[in-house]
Amino acid sequence: MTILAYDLGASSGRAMLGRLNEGKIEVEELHRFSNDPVQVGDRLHWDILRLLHELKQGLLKAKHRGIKLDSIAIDSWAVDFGFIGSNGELLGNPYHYRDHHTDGVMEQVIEKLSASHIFGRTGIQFLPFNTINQLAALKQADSPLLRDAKHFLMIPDLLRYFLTGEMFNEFSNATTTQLYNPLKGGWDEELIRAIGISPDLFGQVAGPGERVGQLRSAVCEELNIESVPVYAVAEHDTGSAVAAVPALERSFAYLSCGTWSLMGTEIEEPVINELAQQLNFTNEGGAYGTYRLLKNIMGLWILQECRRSWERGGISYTFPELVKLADEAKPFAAFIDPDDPLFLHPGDMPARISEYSVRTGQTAPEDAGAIVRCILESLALKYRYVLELTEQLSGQTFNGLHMVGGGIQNTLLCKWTANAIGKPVWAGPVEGSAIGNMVVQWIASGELADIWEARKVIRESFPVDAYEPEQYEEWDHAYRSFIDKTGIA
Ligand code: LFR
Repeated sequence: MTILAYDLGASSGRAMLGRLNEGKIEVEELHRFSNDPVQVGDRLHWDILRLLHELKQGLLKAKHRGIKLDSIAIDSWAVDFGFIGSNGELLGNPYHYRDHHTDGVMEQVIEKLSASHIFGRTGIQFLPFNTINQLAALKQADSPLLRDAKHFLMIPDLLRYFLTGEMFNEFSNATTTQLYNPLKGGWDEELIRAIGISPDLFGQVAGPGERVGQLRSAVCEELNIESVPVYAVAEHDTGSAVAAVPALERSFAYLSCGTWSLMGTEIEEPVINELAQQLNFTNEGGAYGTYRLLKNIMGLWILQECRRSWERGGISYTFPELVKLADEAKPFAAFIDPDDPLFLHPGDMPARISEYSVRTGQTAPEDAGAIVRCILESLALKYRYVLELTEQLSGQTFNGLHMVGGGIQNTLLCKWTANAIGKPVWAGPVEGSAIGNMVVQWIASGELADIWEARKVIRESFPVDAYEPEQYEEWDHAYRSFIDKTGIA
Protein backbone atom coordinates (compact mmCIF):
# COMPACT_ATOMS: atom_id res chain seq x y z
CA MET A 1 0.00 0.00 0.00
CA THR A 2 1.50 3.33 -1.04
CA ILE A 3 -0.05 6.61 -0.05
CA LEU A 4 0.82 10.22 -0.77
CA ALA A 5 0.97 13.03 1.80
CA TYR A 6 1.28 16.58 0.59
CA ASP A 7 2.72 18.75 3.34
CA LEU A 8 2.84 22.46 2.55
CA GLY A 9 4.90 24.76 4.72
CA ALA A 10 5.30 28.53 4.59
CA SER A 11 8.55 28.28 2.62
CA SER A 12 8.44 24.86 0.95
CA GLY A 13 6.17 21.97 0.15
CA ARG A 14 6.70 18.24 -0.18
CA ALA A 15 4.94 15.27 -1.72
CA MET A 16 5.92 12.32 0.46
CA LEU A 17 5.31 8.67 -0.32
CA GLY A 18 4.41 6.48 2.63
CA ARG A 19 4.48 2.72 2.88
CA LEU A 20 3.55 0.54 5.83
CA ASN A 21 5.70 -2.59 5.79
CA GLU A 22 5.63 -5.21 8.53
CA GLY A 23 4.69 -2.70 11.20
CA LYS A 24 7.21 -0.07 10.06
CA ILE A 25 6.57 3.16 8.20
CA GLU A 26 8.83 4.05 5.30
CA VAL A 27 8.73 7.54 3.88
CA GLU A 28 10.27 8.83 0.71
CA GLU A 29 10.37 12.33 -0.64
CA LEU A 30 8.85 12.15 -4.11
CA HIS A 31 8.77 15.86 -4.90
CA ARG A 32 9.95 19.00 -3.08
CA PHE A 33 9.23 22.56 -4.18
CA SER A 34 9.60 26.05 -2.87
CA ASN A 35 6.56 28.05 -1.75
CA ASP A 36 7.25 31.65 -2.69
CA PRO A 37 4.72 34.25 -1.56
CA VAL A 38 4.25 37.06 -4.06
CA GLN A 39 4.03 40.77 -3.22
CA VAL A 40 1.64 42.68 -5.52
CA GLY A 41 1.64 46.38 -4.69
CA ASP A 42 0.95 46.56 -0.98
CA ARG A 43 -0.50 43.07 -0.72
CA LEU A 44 1.21 39.75 0.00
CA HIS A 45 -0.37 36.67 -1.57
CA TRP A 46 0.16 32.94 -1.74
CA ASP A 47 0.79 31.64 -5.24
CA ILE A 48 -2.03 29.09 -4.98
CA LEU A 49 -2.04 28.03 -8.64
CA ARG A 50 1.69 27.35 -8.53
CA LEU A 51 1.04 25.15 -5.50
CA LEU A 52 -1.65 23.27 -7.44
CA HIS A 53 0.85 22.85 -10.30
CA GLU A 54 3.38 21.37 -7.86
CA LEU A 55 0.76 18.95 -6.46
CA LYS A 56 0.19 17.75 -10.01
CA GLN A 57 3.95 17.40 -10.54
CA GLY A 58 3.93 15.03 -7.57
CA LEU A 59 1.21 12.93 -9.21
CA LEU A 60 3.17 12.87 -12.47
CA LYS A 61 6.34 11.75 -10.70
CA ALA A 62 4.41 8.89 -9.08
CA LYS A 63 3.04 7.88 -12.49
CA HIS A 64 6.48 7.99 -14.15
CA ARG A 65 7.82 5.69 -11.45
CA GLY A 66 4.95 3.27 -11.98
CA ILE A 67 3.63 3.81 -8.43
CA LYS A 68 -0.04 3.08 -7.84
CA LEU A 69 -1.34 5.35 -5.10
CA ASP A 70 -3.99 4.07 -2.69
CA SER A 71 -4.92 7.45 -1.25
CA ILE A 72 -3.92 11.11 -1.01
CA ALA A 73 -4.25 13.86 1.61
CA ILE A 74 -3.04 17.45 2.05
CA ASP A 75 -1.95 19.47 5.08
CA SER A 76 -0.71 23.06 5.25
CA TRP A 77 -0.38 26.08 7.51
CA ALA A 78 -3.63 27.37 9.02
CA VAL A 79 -5.86 30.48 9.02
CA ASP A 80 -5.59 31.42 5.30
CA PHE A 81 -8.36 30.92 2.76
CA GLY A 82 -9.84 31.69 -0.64
CA PHE A 83 -13.37 32.24 -1.90
CA ILE A 84 -15.25 30.37 -4.61
CA GLY A 85 -17.81 32.27 -6.71
CA SER A 86 -21.16 31.16 -8.13
CA ASN A 87 -19.47 29.65 -11.19
CA GLY A 88 -17.32 27.37 -9.02
CA GLU A 89 -14.14 29.34 -9.73
CA LEU A 90 -11.60 30.84 -7.35
CA LEU A 91 -12.02 34.58 -6.73
CA GLY A 92 -8.72 36.45 -6.38
CA ASN A 93 -5.54 35.12 -4.80
CA PRO A 94 -5.50 34.10 -1.12
CA TYR A 95 -3.79 36.62 1.14
CA HIS A 96 -0.74 35.64 3.17
CA TYR A 97 -1.35 35.79 6.93
CA ARG A 98 1.72 38.06 7.23
CA ASP A 99 0.09 40.71 5.03
CA HIS A 100 -0.44 44.12 6.63
CA HIS A 101 -4.19 44.40 5.84
CA THR A 102 -5.02 43.07 9.31
CA ASP A 103 -2.90 45.69 11.14
CA GLY A 104 -4.92 47.00 14.08
CA VAL A 105 -8.01 44.95 13.15
CA MET A 106 -7.80 42.42 16.00
CA GLU A 107 -7.95 45.27 18.51
CA GLN A 108 -11.11 46.61 16.84
CA VAL A 109 -12.76 43.18 16.75
CA ILE A 110 -12.00 42.70 20.45
CA GLU A 111 -13.27 46.17 21.23
CA LYS A 112 -16.55 45.40 19.48
CA LEU A 113 -17.16 41.81 20.61
CA SER A 114 -14.99 41.51 23.74
CA ALA A 115 -12.15 39.04 24.22
CA SER A 116 -14.03 36.89 26.71
CA HIS A 117 -16.99 36.55 24.35
CA ILE A 118 -14.76 35.43 21.46
CA PHE A 119 -12.59 33.15 23.59
CA GLY A 120 -15.58 31.68 25.41
CA ARG A 121 -17.12 30.59 22.12
CA THR A 122 -13.98 29.41 20.31
CA GLY A 123 -11.18 28.72 22.81
CA ILE A 124 -8.72 30.13 20.27
CA GLN A 125 -5.75 32.36 21.13
CA PHE A 126 -5.72 35.95 19.90
CA LEU A 127 -3.37 36.31 16.96
CA PRO A 128 -3.62 39.33 14.66
CA PHE A 129 -3.76 37.15 11.55
CA ASN A 130 -6.54 34.79 12.66
CA THR A 131 -9.18 34.29 9.98
CA ILE A 132 -11.73 36.24 12.01
CA ASN A 133 -9.50 39.33 11.73
CA GLN A 134 -8.68 38.74 8.07
CA LEU A 135 -12.40 38.55 7.24
CA ALA A 136 -13.13 41.63 9.36
CA ALA A 137 -10.35 43.46 7.47
CA LEU A 138 -11.89 42.52 4.10
CA LYS A 139 -15.29 43.66 5.34
CA GLN A 140 -13.92 47.00 6.52
CA ALA A 141 -12.14 47.53 3.22
CA ASP A 142 -15.41 46.70 1.41
CA SER A 143 -13.57 44.03 -0.54
CA PRO A 144 -15.35 43.09 -3.78
CA LEU A 145 -14.43 39.50 -2.98
CA LEU A 146 -17.09 39.42 -0.29
CA ARG A 147 -19.77 40.55 -2.72
CA ASP A 148 -19.19 37.63 -5.07
CA ALA A 149 -18.08 34.94 -2.62
CA LYS A 150 -20.30 31.88 -2.33
CA HIS A 151 -17.94 29.52 -0.47
CA PHE A 152 -15.13 29.94 2.02
CA LEU A 153 -12.34 27.34 1.68
CA MET A 154 -9.07 27.20 3.61
CA ILE A 155 -5.80 26.44 1.81
CA PRO A 156 -5.98 22.61 1.90
CA ASP A 157 -9.77 22.76 1.32
CA LEU A 158 -9.11 24.82 -1.79
CA LEU A 159 -6.40 22.57 -3.20
CA ARG A 160 -8.51 19.51 -2.40
CA TYR A 161 -11.42 21.16 -4.21
CA PHE A 162 -9.24 21.78 -7.27
CA LEU A 163 -8.26 18.11 -7.25
CA THR A 164 -11.64 16.54 -6.46
CA GLY A 165 -14.33 19.09 -7.35
CA GLU A 166 -15.84 18.59 -3.85
CA MET A 167 -16.08 21.31 -1.21
CA PHE A 168 -15.59 20.59 2.48
CA ASN A 169 -14.21 22.59 5.40
CA GLU A 170 -11.81 20.34 7.26
CA PHE A 171 -12.25 20.40 11.05
CA SER A 172 -8.71 21.01 12.41
CA ASN A 173 -8.18 23.99 10.15
CA ALA A 174 -11.73 25.26 10.73
CA THR A 175 -10.97 25.62 14.44
CA THR A 176 -8.06 28.01 13.71
CA THR A 177 -10.40 30.56 12.13
CA GLN A 178 -11.60 31.63 15.61
CA LEU A 179 -15.11 31.27 14.15
CA TYR A 180 -15.70 27.62 15.02
CA ASN A 181 -17.43 26.71 18.26
CA PRO A 182 -16.04 23.43 19.66
CA LEU A 183 -18.62 23.38 22.45
CA LYS A 184 -21.53 23.20 20.05
CA GLY A 185 -19.51 21.41 17.38
CA GLY A 186 -19.98 23.70 14.39
CA TRP A 187 -19.41 27.13 12.87
CA ASP A 188 -20.32 29.93 15.25
CA GLU A 189 -22.91 31.75 13.16
CA GLU A 190 -23.38 34.50 15.72
CA LEU A 191 -19.67 35.43 15.64
CA ILE A 192 -19.58 35.19 11.85
CA ARG A 193 -22.56 37.55 11.58
CA ALA A 194 -21.07 39.87 14.19
CA ILE A 195 -18.10 40.60 11.90
CA GLY A 196 -20.48 41.26 9.03
CA ILE A 197 -19.95 38.03 7.10
CA SER A 198 -22.63 35.66 5.84
CA PRO A 199 -22.65 32.25 7.57
CA ASP A 200 -23.81 30.81 4.23
CA LEU A 201 -20.20 30.93 3.02
CA PHE A 202 -19.20 28.28 5.53
CA GLY A 203 -19.82 24.71 4.47
CA GLN A 204 -19.97 21.20 5.78
CA VAL A 205 -17.17 20.36 8.19
CA ALA A 206 -15.31 17.09 7.49
CA GLY A 207 -13.32 15.37 10.20
CA PRO A 208 -9.82 13.89 9.86
CA GLY A 209 -10.18 10.38 8.46
CA GLU A 210 -13.28 11.12 6.37
CA ARG A 211 -13.19 10.28 2.71
CA VAL A 212 -13.81 13.57 0.92
CA GLY A 213 -13.73 12.60 -2.74
CA GLN A 214 -11.39 11.31 -5.38
CA LEU A 215 -9.28 12.84 -8.13
CA ARG A 216 -11.74 14.43 -10.56
CA SER A 217 -11.85 13.30 -14.15
CA ALA A 218 -10.40 16.59 -15.47
CA VAL A 219 -7.23 16.00 -13.41
CA CYS A 220 -7.01 12.31 -14.39
CA GLU A 221 -7.43 13.17 -18.08
CA GLU A 222 -4.91 16.01 -17.96
CA LEU A 223 -2.26 13.83 -16.32
CA ASN A 224 -3.39 10.59 -17.91
CA ILE A 225 -3.64 8.80 -14.56
CA GLU A 226 -6.25 6.77 -12.72
CA SER A 227 -8.38 8.31 -10.01
CA VAL A 228 -7.29 7.98 -6.38
CA PRO A 229 -9.38 8.38 -3.16
CA VAL A 230 -8.76 11.59 -1.22
CA TYR A 231 -9.04 11.77 2.57
CA ALA A 232 -9.38 14.62 4.99
CA VAL A 233 -6.63 14.39 7.64
CA ALA A 234 -5.63 16.90 10.31
CA GLU A 235 -5.13 19.34 7.46
CA HIS A 236 -3.68 21.95 9.77
CA ASP A 237 0.01 20.99 9.66
CA THR A 238 0.41 21.45 13.42
CA GLY A 239 -2.46 19.00 13.95
CA SER A 240 -0.69 16.47 11.75
CA ALA A 241 2.68 17.12 13.45
CA VAL A 242 1.20 16.47 16.89
CA ALA A 243 -0.54 13.31 15.63
CA ALA A 244 2.99 12.10 14.79
CA VAL A 245 4.54 12.76 18.21
CA PRO A 246 5.94 9.35 19.22
CA ALA A 247 4.74 9.62 22.81
CA LEU A 248 4.16 6.47 24.81
CA GLU A 249 2.31 8.19 27.66
CA ARG A 250 -0.99 10.02 27.40
CA SER A 251 0.40 13.09 29.14
CA PHE A 252 3.16 14.66 27.08
CA ALA A 253 4.51 18.03 26.02
CA TYR A 254 5.54 18.78 22.45
CA LEU A 255 7.22 21.43 20.39
CA SER A 256 6.47 21.38 16.68
CA CYS A 257 9.48 23.17 15.33
CA GLY A 258 9.60 24.87 11.93
CA THR A 259 8.90 28.37 10.67
CA TRP A 260 6.71 28.52 13.80
CA SER A 261 7.34 26.87 17.14
CA LEU A 262 4.11 25.44 18.55
CA MET A 263 4.38 24.29 22.13
CA GLY A 264 1.82 22.64 24.34
CA THR A 265 0.11 19.41 25.28
CA GLU A 266 -2.65 17.23 23.86
CA ILE A 267 -6.01 17.21 25.63
CA GLU A 268 -9.41 15.64 25.11
CA GLU A 269 -11.61 18.62 25.95
CA PRO A 270 -10.86 22.27 25.22
CA VAL A 271 -9.70 24.28 28.25
CA ILE A 272 -11.81 27.42 28.01
CA ASN A 273 -11.40 29.42 31.19
CA GLU A 274 -10.10 32.77 32.36
CA LEU A 275 -6.53 31.61 32.92
CA ALA A 276 -6.29 30.11 29.42
CA GLN A 277 -7.58 33.39 27.97
CA GLN A 278 -5.27 35.48 30.09
CA LEU A 279 -2.22 33.39 29.14
CA ASN A 280 -3.47 33.49 25.53
CA PHE A 281 -3.37 29.73 25.02
CA THR A 282 -5.32 28.10 22.22
CA ASN A 283 -7.42 24.96 21.87
CA GLU A 284 -6.95 23.87 18.29
CA GLY A 285 -8.81 20.83 17.01
CA GLY A 286 -6.83 17.75 16.04
CA ALA A 287 -7.31 14.21 14.81
CA TYR A 288 -9.80 11.85 16.45
CA GLY A 289 -11.30 14.04 19.13
CA THR A 290 -8.02 15.50 20.38
CA TYR A 291 -7.32 19.18 21.05
CA ARG A 292 -4.03 20.99 21.28
CA LEU A 293 -3.63 23.27 24.25
CA LEU A 294 -0.73 25.30 22.94
CA LYS A 295 0.88 28.64 22.30
CA ASN A 296 2.43 29.97 19.09
CA ILE A 297 6.06 31.04 19.43
CA MET A 298 7.57 32.95 16.51
CA GLY A 299 10.10 30.18 15.83
CA LEU A 300 12.78 29.89 13.17
CA TRP A 301 11.02 32.50 11.03
CA ILE A 302 13.25 35.18 12.55
CA LEU A 303 16.37 33.27 11.54
CA GLN A 304 14.97 32.54 8.06
CA GLU A 305 14.24 36.25 7.57
CA CYS A 306 17.75 37.21 8.76
CA ARG A 307 19.21 34.83 6.21
CA ARG A 308 17.05 36.39 3.45
CA SER A 309 18.16 39.89 4.56
CA TRP A 310 21.82 38.94 4.37
CA GLU A 311 21.21 37.33 1.00
CA ARG A 312 19.64 40.56 -0.30
CA GLY A 313 22.80 42.29 0.89
CA GLY A 314 24.88 39.84 -1.17
CA ILE A 315 26.03 37.47 1.60
CA SER A 316 24.75 33.90 1.37
CA TYR A 317 24.91 31.63 4.38
CA THR A 318 23.63 28.09 4.69
CA PHE A 319 21.73 27.25 7.89
CA PRO A 320 24.54 24.95 9.12
CA GLU A 321 27.03 27.81 8.59
CA LEU A 322 24.86 30.17 10.63
CA VAL A 323 24.44 27.63 13.42
CA LYS A 324 28.20 27.11 13.55
CA LEU A 325 28.80 30.88 13.81
CA ALA A 326 26.22 31.02 16.62
CA ASP A 327 27.94 28.22 18.47
CA GLU A 328 31.22 30.17 18.37
CA ALA A 329 29.68 33.50 19.47
CA LYS A 330 29.63 34.85 23.04
CA PRO A 331 26.86 33.29 25.18
CA PHE A 332 23.94 35.22 26.66
CA ALA A 333 25.01 38.60 25.26
CA ALA A 334 21.51 39.85 24.32
CA PHE A 335 17.94 38.55 24.42
CA ILE A 336 14.79 39.21 22.42
CA ASP A 337 11.20 38.21 22.99
CA PRO A 338 10.69 36.29 19.72
CA ASP A 339 6.97 37.10 19.95
CA ASP A 340 7.36 40.84 19.92
CA PRO A 341 5.10 42.19 17.10
CA LEU A 342 8.25 43.74 15.58
CA PHE A 343 9.20 40.30 14.25
CA LEU A 344 5.88 39.21 12.69
CA HIS A 345 6.09 40.73 9.23
CA PRO A 346 8.73 40.12 6.56
CA GLY A 347 11.58 42.64 6.50
CA ASP A 348 15.06 43.53 7.68
CA MET A 349 15.24 41.26 10.74
CA PRO A 350 18.85 42.06 11.78
CA ALA A 351 17.86 45.76 11.92
CA ARG A 352 14.77 44.92 13.97
CA ILE A 353 16.84 42.90 16.44
CA SER A 354 19.07 45.98 16.83
CA GLU A 355 16.02 48.15 17.32
CA TYR A 356 14.68 45.74 19.95
CA SER A 357 18.03 45.66 21.77
CA VAL A 358 18.24 49.44 21.90
CA ARG A 359 14.64 49.68 23.11
CA THR A 360 15.37 47.25 25.95
CA GLY A 361 18.70 48.81 26.97
CA GLN A 362 20.91 46.02 25.62
CA THR A 363 23.94 46.14 23.37
CA ALA A 364 22.76 45.09 19.93
CA PRO A 365 24.39 41.95 18.50
CA GLU A 366 26.48 43.03 15.51
CA ASP A 367 27.68 40.16 13.40
CA ALA A 368 25.78 37.17 12.03
CA GLY A 369 27.07 34.77 14.71
CA ALA A 370 25.99 37.06 17.57
CA ILE A 371 22.59 37.69 15.97
CA VAL A 372 21.88 34.01 15.39
CA ARG A 373 23.05 33.17 18.90
CA CYS A 374 20.69 35.79 20.29
CA ILE A 375 17.78 34.31 18.30
CA LEU A 376 18.43 30.67 19.22
CA GLU A 377 19.11 31.32 22.91
CA SER A 378 16.02 33.52 23.14
CA LEU A 379 13.90 30.81 21.51
CA ALA A 380 15.19 28.15 23.93
CA LEU A 381 14.46 30.44 26.89
CA LYS A 382 11.01 31.30 25.57
CA TYR A 383 10.36 27.55 25.32
CA ARG A 384 11.06 27.24 29.04
CA TYR A 385 8.65 30.07 29.76
CA VAL A 386 5.84 28.53 27.68
CA LEU A 387 6.49 25.00 28.97
CA GLU A 388 6.05 26.26 32.54
CA LEU A 389 2.80 27.98 31.55
CA THR A 390 1.61 24.77 29.88
CA GLU A 391 2.27 22.88 33.11
CA GLN A 392 0.48 25.52 35.15
CA LEU A 393 -2.55 25.59 32.88
CA SER A 394 -2.91 21.85 32.33
CA GLY A 395 -2.04 20.91 35.91
CA GLN A 396 0.54 18.40 34.65
CA THR A 397 4.28 18.04 35.14
CA PHE A 398 6.22 16.84 32.13
CA ASN A 399 9.38 14.84 32.44
CA GLY A 400 10.71 15.91 29.07
CA LEU A 401 9.80 17.51 25.76
CA HIS A 402 9.10 15.90 22.38
CA MET A 403 10.37 17.99 19.48
CA VAL A 404 9.19 17.20 15.93
CA GLY A 405 9.53 18.93 12.55
CA GLY A 406 12.24 20.30 10.29
CA GLY A 407 13.61 22.61 13.00
CA ILE A 408 15.06 19.65 14.91
CA GLN A 409 17.77 19.39 12.27
CA ASN A 410 19.18 22.39 14.13
CA THR A 411 20.83 20.23 16.80
CA LEU A 412 22.20 23.27 18.63
CA LEU A 413 18.63 24.47 19.20
CA CYS A 414 17.63 21.01 20.52
CA LYS A 415 20.62 20.99 22.87
CA TRP A 416 19.99 24.53 24.13
CA THR A 417 16.30 23.74 24.59
CA ALA A 418 17.19 20.80 26.87
CA ASN A 419 19.56 23.09 28.78
CA ALA A 420 16.99 25.88 29.07
CA ILE A 421 14.12 23.68 30.27
CA GLY A 422 16.40 21.54 32.47
CA LYS A 423 14.71 18.39 31.14
CA PRO A 424 15.47 15.92 28.37
CA VAL A 425 14.46 16.67 24.80
CA TRP A 426 13.46 13.79 22.51
CA ALA A 427 13.81 14.92 18.92
CA GLY A 428 12.07 13.12 16.06
CA PRO A 429 10.61 12.57 13.57
CA VAL A 430 11.79 15.38 11.29
CA GLU A 431 8.91 14.91 8.83
CA GLY A 432 6.31 15.17 11.61
CA SER A 433 3.46 16.74 9.62
CA ALA A 434 3.79 14.42 6.63
CA ILE A 435 3.87 11.36 8.89
CA GLY A 436 0.86 12.57 10.90
CA ASN A 437 -0.95 13.11 7.60
CA MET A 438 -0.08 9.52 6.57
CA VAL A 439 -1.12 7.78 9.77
CA VAL A 440 -4.59 9.32 9.59
CA GLN A 441 -4.91 7.97 6.03
CA TRP A 442 -3.92 4.52 7.34
CA ILE A 443 -6.33 4.70 10.28
CA ALA A 444 -9.05 5.73 7.81
CA SER A 445 -8.35 2.77 5.55
CA GLY A 446 -8.14 0.36 8.50
CA GLU A 447 -4.38 -0.35 8.24
CA LEU A 448 -3.79 1.12 11.71
CA ALA A 449 -6.21 0.82 14.62
CA ASP A 450 -6.01 4.27 16.18
CA ILE A 451 -3.75 7.20 17.01
CA TRP A 452 -2.02 5.33 19.85
CA GLU A 453 -1.12 2.38 17.68
CA ALA A 454 0.08 4.90 15.10
CA ARG A 455 2.35 6.60 17.66
CA LYS A 456 3.82 3.25 18.64
CA VAL A 457 4.54 2.41 14.99
CA ILE A 458 6.11 5.87 14.49
CA ARG A 459 8.28 5.31 17.55
CA GLU A 460 9.51 2.01 16.09
CA SER A 461 10.05 3.41 12.60
CA PHE A 462 12.04 6.62 13.12
CA PRO A 463 15.08 7.52 15.20
CA VAL A 464 14.51 9.73 18.22
CA ASP A 465 17.59 11.66 19.43
CA ALA A 466 17.75 12.30 23.17
CA TYR A 467 19.38 15.48 24.52
CA GLU A 468 20.10 15.54 28.24
CA PRO A 469 20.15 18.95 29.98
CA GLU A 470 23.54 20.41 30.84
CA GLN A 471 24.85 23.63 32.42
CA TYR A 472 21.60 24.09 34.30
CA GLU A 473 22.89 26.90 36.51
CA GLU A 474 24.18 29.05 33.67
CA TRP A 475 20.91 28.60 31.79
CA ASP A 476 18.81 29.26 34.86
CA HIS A 477 20.72 32.47 35.42
CA ALA A 478 20.28 33.40 31.77
CA TYR A 479 16.54 32.73 32.11
CA ARG A 480 16.23 35.32 34.90
CA SER A 481 18.05 37.82 32.76
CA PHE A 482 15.89 36.93 29.69
CA ILE A 483 12.71 37.54 31.72
CA ASP A 484 14.12 40.79 33.05
CA LYS A 485 15.32 42.20 29.70
CA THR A 486 12.25 41.18 27.70
CA GLY A 487 9.77 42.02 30.45
CA ILE A 488 7.48 39.17 29.32
CA ALA A 489 6.44 37.84 32.71
C1 LFR B 1 2.50 26.32 11.47
C2 LFR B 1 1.16 27.02 11.48
C3 LFR B 1 0.71 27.43 12.86
C4 LFR B 1 -0.21 28.56 12.54
C5 LFR B 1 0.61 29.28 11.52
C6 LFR B 1 -0.13 30.20 10.61
O1 LFR B 1 2.89 26.00 10.17
O2 LFR B 1 0.17 26.22 10.88
O3 LFR B 1 0.11 26.39 13.60
O4 LFR B 1 -0.54 29.34 13.64
O5 LFR B 1 1.25 28.24 10.78
O6 LFR B 1 -1.07 29.52 9.86
